[in-house]
Amino acid sequence: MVESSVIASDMLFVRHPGNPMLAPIRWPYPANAVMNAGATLVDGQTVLLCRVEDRRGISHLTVARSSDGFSNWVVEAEPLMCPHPDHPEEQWGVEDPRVTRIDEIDGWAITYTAFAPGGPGISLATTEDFRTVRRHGLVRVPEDKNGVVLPRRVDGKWILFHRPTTVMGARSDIWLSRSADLDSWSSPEPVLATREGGWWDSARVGMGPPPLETSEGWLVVYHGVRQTVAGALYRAGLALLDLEQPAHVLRRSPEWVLGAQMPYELMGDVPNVVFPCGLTNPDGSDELRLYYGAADTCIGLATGSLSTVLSYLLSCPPGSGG
Ligand code: BMA
Repeated sequence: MVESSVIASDMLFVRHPGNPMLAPIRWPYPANAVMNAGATLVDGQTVLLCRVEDRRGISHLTVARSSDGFSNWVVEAEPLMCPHPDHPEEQWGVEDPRVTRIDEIDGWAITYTAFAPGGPGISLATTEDFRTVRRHGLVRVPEDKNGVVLPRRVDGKWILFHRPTTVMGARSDIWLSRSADLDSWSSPEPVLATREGGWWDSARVGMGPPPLETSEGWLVVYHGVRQTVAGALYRAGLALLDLEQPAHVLRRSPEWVLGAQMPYELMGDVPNVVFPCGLTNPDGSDELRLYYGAADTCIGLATGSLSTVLSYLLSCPPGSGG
């Protein structure tokens, strides 16, 4: 029982009745899994950049579009990004994209995990139309994951959140790096750490979708992992970061807000996984649409109210709490 929260954390996001939104069985070409999708709005349409794992185990990224964000998905017949022969860091696949709309470049940044024998690192690409991409290459060397860029500069610099595996693999926390040009990045600063012991986010944490700018701060959805004898449990929690000092955590939800419950989240290639990578907030609306990978097999949608989520976070204890 968490006394400080006036709003129940498990009521903030409601699963769409049409879930799973996208699944390998409805894919236009053979796929083992469709999961962990970045999301954005393009001229009112929802664009998901989906991680598709083929039947070798190698992932690529494919675009799916929908006018209302939950039905009549049209999936491109060809991937947008496959592992590229000129990029050996992508040899074993491109995974877990996050998509950030950046008005300053009149386009989008795509950050993704580039997986190769050297381990997983973070690569960045940009696009103006989701039909062609320009690769900027590796921006954080292995072992690093869960890269995501803020939609605007802070204090003249771009901000990349990421999750390096540090201190001989002992810690997996969220850090940030800064850049003047999206290509060269400063050394990392700590942002949000795992909580110890029995906490739901004690083993690893990683940034989910691009944080959303709100009047109260950057709204963060992150994933937290707890290790159990039966395997890892991946769930989603919330935080608020200071708008001008994004390494400063203003609030953090003690409880997770979305965890595996439904059959498509409990069963699949990796059971008990909810892994959000996409968040949209249609212009002028209070609606949050959270797209998440379920059990490393399909994609789910959960919706919430921005004002309620912010009220909930403001009722959480200040700081990055444990
Ligand atoms: C993480 C990433 C995700 C995956 C999750 C659960 O480390 O590899 O792609 O969804 O594990 O298996």
